[in-house]
Amino acid sequence: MEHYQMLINGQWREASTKETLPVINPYDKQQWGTIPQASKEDVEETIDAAQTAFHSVWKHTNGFKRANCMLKLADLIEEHAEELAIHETKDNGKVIRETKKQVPFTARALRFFAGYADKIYGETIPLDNMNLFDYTMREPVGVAVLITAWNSPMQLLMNKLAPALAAGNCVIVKPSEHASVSTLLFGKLVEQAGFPPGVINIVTGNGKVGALLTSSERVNKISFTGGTYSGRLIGKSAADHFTPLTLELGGKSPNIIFEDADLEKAIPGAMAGIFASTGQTCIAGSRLLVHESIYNEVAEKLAERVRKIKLGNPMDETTEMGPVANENQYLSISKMIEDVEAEGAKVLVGNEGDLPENGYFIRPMIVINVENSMKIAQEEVFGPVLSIISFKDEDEAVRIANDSKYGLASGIWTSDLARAHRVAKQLEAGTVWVNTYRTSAVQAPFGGVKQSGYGRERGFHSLMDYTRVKNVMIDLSNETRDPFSINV
Ligand code: TXE
Repeated sequence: MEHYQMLINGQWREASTKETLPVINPYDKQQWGTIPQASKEDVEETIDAAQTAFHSVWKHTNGFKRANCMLKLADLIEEHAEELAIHETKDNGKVIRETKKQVPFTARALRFFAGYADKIYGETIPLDNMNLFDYTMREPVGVAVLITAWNSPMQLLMNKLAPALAAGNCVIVKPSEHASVSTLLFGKLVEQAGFPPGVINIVTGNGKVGALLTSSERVNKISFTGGTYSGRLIGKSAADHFTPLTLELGGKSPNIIFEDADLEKAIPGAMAGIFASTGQTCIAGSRLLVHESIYNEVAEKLAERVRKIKLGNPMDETTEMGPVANENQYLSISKMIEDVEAEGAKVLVGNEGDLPENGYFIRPMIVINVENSMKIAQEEVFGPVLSIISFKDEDEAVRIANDSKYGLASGIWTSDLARAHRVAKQLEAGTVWVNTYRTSAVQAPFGGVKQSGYGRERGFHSLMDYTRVKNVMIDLSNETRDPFSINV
């Protein structure tokens, strides 16, 4: 049994109440560790520490020095990548062939944003009145609370942490109670990278800990990745103090295959969209929209490949799909698919075949004859369940794609360049992939519209979300002004 502690003000600590939560491997359902369940006092103390570190040290640390700490941290992540990946897989069941790639990718994000740390500056702005000199400054917001989900803990963390640090903020990280271990191990590297105490803090525990953090008046920015339900609660509590918020929530993303698509590429693309990571990704291309002329062909080709998916131990490099991440996930997905045929859809693959014995395994499922109005096409399953919907023409494809309360990602498969641009322009989504899907880049902004959230992660845009603009206006003249009239 391994016990982990929290990082508060540079010190490794138990919860003040000594309360803990279990760490469970979803592959064998065995508990292998514990993490602290932070108390209200712990949360308050962490906010104190982060505020003090910000005002006494970090806001006086220049961008070059901040970048050096970030670069050192990136080196350390690469040195410890295997250990981090193994622990993440043991914690959330994500296949090792993915965690081993995701962890080094977080080092890339740190390096990308470290490059910005000493290049954040304002503008001088020419005004109508040429006796006025006007300029802006971009300042850090202060203390940012970064709340992450369990599906990709290290990657979700770095989407937030790297721009927050580069912009000069102190942070309080709250990983999901279902997968905190890789984040806590990462905390050990923070110390070695030379960050002053209190600049990066990690508190663990359930949603109550998250709620204490997000309702605090002394928090200056919140960035949250998780479910739409929790996102809505956070939005409401942030509104009490007008705390700026970035929300990266769920999705029901359309992946559209036109009749002129290269199916050699589109079939693996559709697979990656929904079966990678056991379907537990916010960007899952869970609605596959297929032109009616190739509907049966696409469904059959997908079915053939899906029947061969290798389910098993996520620690085995050859495994393609591991278990879902925890018991809640298992129960919620199972409930969503139990009456999947009730509205007239048909399960093409997913009801037969053996499953590995112990873990939280769900069979990959393809559902055909789906109408977009059906529950299975409207609600996020967050599991390996693909709904295939038929369309007649481009207009109908766009209409169906946009007929969703979500708007996170989308995909277009076509060999017609004009159509690709035309459809990309019309899709209501934060990301449009063309002839690819689930492809990541630290430079490209990522985020949602509608109930998928707001604000952007990655890229220059996310850096801006961790700064605020101050305008400074100076009167260069010797004139006195009329106090009872507007001065322009
Ligand atoms: O997420 P939660 P859960 C979706 C997916 C999944 C569902 C529930 O559909 O089935 O959400 O998953 C913290 N104030 N996504 O319950 O509750 C919590 O402790 C502040 C999509 O695991 O949203 C954790 O750290 N914080 C998603 C984090 O929020 C609160 C990835 C996420 O937990 C809080 C995961 C509160 N009131 C699930 N309540 C994606 N966008 O990729 C909880 N938390």
